[in-house]
Amino acid sequence: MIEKAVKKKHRVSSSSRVEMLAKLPASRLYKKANALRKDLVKIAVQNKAGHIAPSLSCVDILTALYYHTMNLSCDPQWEERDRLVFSKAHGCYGLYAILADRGYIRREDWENFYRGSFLSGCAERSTEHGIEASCGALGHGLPIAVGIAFGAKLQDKKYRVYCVVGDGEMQEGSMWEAVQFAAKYKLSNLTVIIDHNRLQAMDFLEDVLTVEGKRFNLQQSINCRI
Ligand SMILES: Cc1ncc(C[n+]2csc(CCOP(=O)(O)OP(=O)(O)O)c2C)c(N)n1
Ligand SMILES: [Mg+2]
Repeated sequence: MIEKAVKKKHRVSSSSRVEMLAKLPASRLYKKANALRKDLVKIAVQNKAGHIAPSLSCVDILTALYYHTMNLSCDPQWEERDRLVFSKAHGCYGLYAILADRGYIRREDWENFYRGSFLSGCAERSTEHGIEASCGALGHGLPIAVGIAFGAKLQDKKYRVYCVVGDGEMQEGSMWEAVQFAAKYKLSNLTVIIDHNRLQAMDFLEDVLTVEGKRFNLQQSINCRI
């Protein structure tokens, strides 16, 4: 049984009170991630959906973001929320399980995903349900996240932008253009997390096109921490 999110009042400014989603201590994230994995496998198998492995490989990352790191309120469209752009959108079942658990989507819609509910095989933009961007064609999410982060910086907004990408997805040219742009404009409000599961579609990355050698070069050329 997935633990219900605990909600608490949080003073954001002197004039407004926002109902924030509570965070879990790091020691409880492991148990939470396990419960989410069980939930997603049960529902994905029941609904005869594929892409279970890419969904499982990023549950720990998403659990840390949604229950520990990101500032989120009960209102998924709260202006000051941290944004997650889920670029490897084919692996979105863990995201759905979390959005249902956090109360952004109805449990019923999650249970019926892939067979009639508005939730499809790849996450599609629906800010009222906490989904910031439509992705699925690899190479799109990071450019979108960079745009959001750039806009936030121009407007002096305080929220952060997180982007979860696949390691195979990093082969896309658009990802590298986005990285260069982020470095040029010093987007310190952007965190990119690569789900380094060493797999892409039907093979291992190292047997297709590895990005391993690029890690050091990237660090040197754009002066970022990897
Ligand atoms: C532009 C584009 N090319 C190909 C695909 C087909 N495709 C879907 S998932 C996938 C593998 C992605 O690998 P990775 O980014 O490592 O994600 P993982 O499945 O390992 O989580 C591919 C090639 C796609 N969705 N978009
Ligand atoms: Mg991969």
